[in-house]
Amino acid sequence: MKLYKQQIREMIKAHESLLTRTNVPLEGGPGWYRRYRYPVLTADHTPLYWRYDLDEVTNPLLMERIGMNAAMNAGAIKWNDRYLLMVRVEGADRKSFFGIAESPNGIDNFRFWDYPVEIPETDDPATNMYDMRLTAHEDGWIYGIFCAERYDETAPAGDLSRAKAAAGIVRTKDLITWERLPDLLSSSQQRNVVLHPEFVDGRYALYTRPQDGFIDAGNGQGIGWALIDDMAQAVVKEEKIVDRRYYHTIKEVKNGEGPAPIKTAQGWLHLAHGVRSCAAGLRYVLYLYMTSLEDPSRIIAAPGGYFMAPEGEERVGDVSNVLFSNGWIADEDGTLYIYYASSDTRMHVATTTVEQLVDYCLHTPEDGLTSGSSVRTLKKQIERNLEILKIID
Ligand code: M1P
Repeated sequence: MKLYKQQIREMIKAHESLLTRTNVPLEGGPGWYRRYRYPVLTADHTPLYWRYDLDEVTNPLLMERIGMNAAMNAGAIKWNDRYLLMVRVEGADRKSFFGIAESPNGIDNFRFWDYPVEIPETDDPATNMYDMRLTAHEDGWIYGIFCAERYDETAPAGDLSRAKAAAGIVRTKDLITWERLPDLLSSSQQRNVVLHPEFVDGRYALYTRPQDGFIDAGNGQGIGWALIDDMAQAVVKEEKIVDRRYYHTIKEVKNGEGPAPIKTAQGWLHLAHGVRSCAAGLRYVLYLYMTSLEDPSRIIAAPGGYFMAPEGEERVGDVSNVLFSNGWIADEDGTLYIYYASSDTRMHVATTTVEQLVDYCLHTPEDGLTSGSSVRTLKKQIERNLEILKIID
């Protein structure tokens, strides 16, 4: 027993050193954000008491009993001065669930709360739940909208992989007790649904992502927008496209809203993911855009290309070549913490400021959609710069 206890103490010590490791900002990059050396959360950050049976009688070999596979795609919110992530934890059994992890500074020392979040079920329990976006709405509730995935009963016999995606909805006032509302009713499948933080013409507003199939957007033309009368009976009656997909761009195959947009003096600032296809499979990158304060469904800035793409170890994981973000936190001083997952495996942070991102959005050239246009845009910048460099010389 003494040896067993000692083994546990050593495991705790090693785990603590992982949890309390100081994160280090990395030099370099395009100046739009700062990456950090270490992921903020991995499967190894989940508590030992989630994974191990710590009883010598029932687990004499002190092996993991419940394996954790990934910590990814986290929603985010500042709460009681702490940085909270609503993490998609994926078990070794492939089921995702939500765990809240909090940090005092937003860049390291993230620690999971003791218990995972218990999401109340509807009459039709989801097989899998993931990718929650948190929105502190002006109605006083904090809403969480997530993907509720179920088997598609219309699949041909023997096809056990055909699923359907719907938007599950919960709300809370304390992040502890969650009220489940009916899933969003929509004529198409929906994933990456996000609640806008303010009423629009007295109604709730959702960013949607209509899709024909579970994976394929099909005729779903991009990030959509729907006004909703009642979140307790949310129905998409009319849907228009806010941010369209285009051929030969970073969002050719699919795109999806990231976290709820941030209000700035110049407009609503949005973070989204874009997906393109290549010989190596799908490539997911992050991009930004802005919409009007008067009409949050009208784009006012659409910087071309990606804002962040997978780099280094971010490229590799369960689903390689993926960056995905559904959480960011803007501090009152304008510092912005972007929480992003790499390759469906681990969570990272990048820091920047709202001012930098607005500047990025308003001054990065749009995608001209052809190589010729890209060259013309580049040429203009070169010409201007060569004149400036003459003066500097
Ligand atoms: O595997 C990459 C991502 O694929 C899906 O995103 P989307 O619906 O935009 O293609 C989601 O399953 C997401 O969780 C995952 O990270």
